[in-house]
Amino acid sequence: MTVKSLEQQFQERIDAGERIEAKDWMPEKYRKTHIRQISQHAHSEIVGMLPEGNWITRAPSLRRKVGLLAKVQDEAGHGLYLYSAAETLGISRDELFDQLHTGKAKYSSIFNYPTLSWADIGAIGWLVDGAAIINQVMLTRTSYGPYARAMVRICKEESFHQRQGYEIMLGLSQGSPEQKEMAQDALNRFWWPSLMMFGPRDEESPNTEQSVKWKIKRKTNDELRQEFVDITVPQAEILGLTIPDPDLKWNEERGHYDFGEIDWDEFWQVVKGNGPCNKERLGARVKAWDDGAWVREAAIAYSDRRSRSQGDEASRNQDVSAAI
Ligand code: FAQ
Repeated sequence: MTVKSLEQQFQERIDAGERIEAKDWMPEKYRKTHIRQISQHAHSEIVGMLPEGNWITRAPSLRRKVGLLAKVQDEAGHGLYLYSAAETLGISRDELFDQLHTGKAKYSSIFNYPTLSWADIGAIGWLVDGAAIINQVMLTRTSYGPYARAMVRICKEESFHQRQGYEIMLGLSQGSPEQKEMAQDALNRFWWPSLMMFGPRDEESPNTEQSVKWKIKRKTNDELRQEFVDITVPQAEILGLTIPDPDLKWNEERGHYDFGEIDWDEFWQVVKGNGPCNKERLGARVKAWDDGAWVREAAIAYSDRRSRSQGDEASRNQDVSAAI
């Protein structure tokens, strides 16, 4: 069968809504696009632990500390499911980490902003997890089976994360004037970077057209961004907080909120490594990798010893059966 007819059959399977599994034939570009997207997603979960980890020791109560600890651990779990999903496409975990540590692989721009106050933990849960859910609910129906299945559990956990963040914001916005101001300040700083999480505008997005065709993406960056704005504005109203966008306005005709222009120059600067915390974030991941070298070496030495002693036992058993 020619590659062309294989590609045609593949597209027919996608169009019919079939899931693609790891051992199925797939175009090389489909495989590469998935490795890129799944691994960037995994890196985002792992790097995303850092801004929140910054507040674990300073959470204002035991209840808040327990909630935050559980959330950060969940993000580590999400990273691991996603690395495993990427590995089904024939790339090793070591290669994936190497791409992150050498700056070849991207991760979400949002995690390159600092967490300056406790309210930022509320804003991250509310806005960042809120944005992540909108994108990821779509991904539970993505065409690649291992990715879609990983997203189901991730979405359930992200939904808890979003609620714990919103509850922090609710507490602060109903608290003292200083607490409300802290919540407003966090919203001011995290609003625009949260909108940037959805990626460039559709006309500037080189990957969207093909990804929609292959049902990797079922909605475009702009469609998801609009969904996020429409869901989040009423939530800000309940909090009594003001979204920092003078152009934000309900558009009766469209049935959606209109909103102002994103600073795309800032977005690309952050994506290219020049955001406020890019160097610190990557530095922390590289240090964690280097500091963990002895654990990996010990695990490999243990596994070698175990397989050697199992080998010895197997040959002893062979000798015994030969003797019988
Ligand atoms: N940051 O053509 P497109 C979370 C890159 S998880 C950095 O539109 P695509 C959980 C893009 O990679 C958050 N780079 O690309 C959590 C591409 O570069 P490349 C992560 C970005 O793939 C919460 C180029 O720009 N979620 O938050 C960004 O079709 C709290 C052109 O863009 C996912 O990764 C960006 N924001 O659409 C954890 C979801 N946007 O590779 C801890 C899965 C775009 O061609 C605490 N990913 N770029 O050189 C996706 O859905 C897609 O990959 C998009 C981008 C929508 C992110």
